[in-house]
Amino acid sequence: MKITAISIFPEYFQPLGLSLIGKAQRDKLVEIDLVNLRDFAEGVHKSVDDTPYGGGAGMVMRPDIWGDAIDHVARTSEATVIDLVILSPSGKRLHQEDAKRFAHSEHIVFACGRYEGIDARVGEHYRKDARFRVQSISIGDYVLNGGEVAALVIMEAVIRLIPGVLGNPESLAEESHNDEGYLEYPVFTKPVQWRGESVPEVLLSGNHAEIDRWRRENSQIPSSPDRSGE
Ligand code: JD8
Repeated sequence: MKITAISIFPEYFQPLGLSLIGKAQRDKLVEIDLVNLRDFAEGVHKSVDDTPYGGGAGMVMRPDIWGDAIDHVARTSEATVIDLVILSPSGKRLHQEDAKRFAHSEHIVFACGRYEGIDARVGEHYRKDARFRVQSISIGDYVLNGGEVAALVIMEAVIRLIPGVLGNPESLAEESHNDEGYLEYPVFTKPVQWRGESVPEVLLSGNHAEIDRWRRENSQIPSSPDRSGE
């Protein structure tokens, strides 16, 4: 799989060199390209934004510069279909099943905007292009300053699903959001006593049927109200 992030702050993606994702790149399980949008801007100031039509606060990112950048990425891509993900607070909320779908993509291109966002015609233009599957995606109902952090979140959620990235694929089957929909159960390790707090006896029993039942009984159901922390 190939992943490209287009942004005016490519440094935001340096953490991708760390840990399992760093190893996945070295093991050629995923190729990650960082593209600086300013490389496609003109003039001394390399400006990528302008005032919003219809007035209002802030600046909007210009469509022509985004078009040149995305066209360049497409020209150098071997993918038949390119998943163009435009991050936006008003985008479709990301869920685990989306990450599972993206894990089968040939090439994901993350359009990471800043300022008030990217001119809406960019998405409209590439939705008309059969080579692109365009999705506007949000990672949650809170406002960020740009798309970079959101792209990082989605990259981690997707790349860890690529076979061979996680040391023990078993954990994928076991983990929350598994196909049964159950979420995590509480986990414990040594010391068995800690500040007067003990480990549930059943987990020390070796009785795996009992342990599985305890874990199911102590797993959250995704939609359970108390996950809202209220
Ligand atoms: C892309 C520009 C900042 C947003 C004016 C603050 C995602 N879950 C999410 N929350 N926020 C974003 C997000 C924010 C972005 C951009 C994604 C591009 N901004 C803007 C509108 C209000 N500023 C996001 N995914």
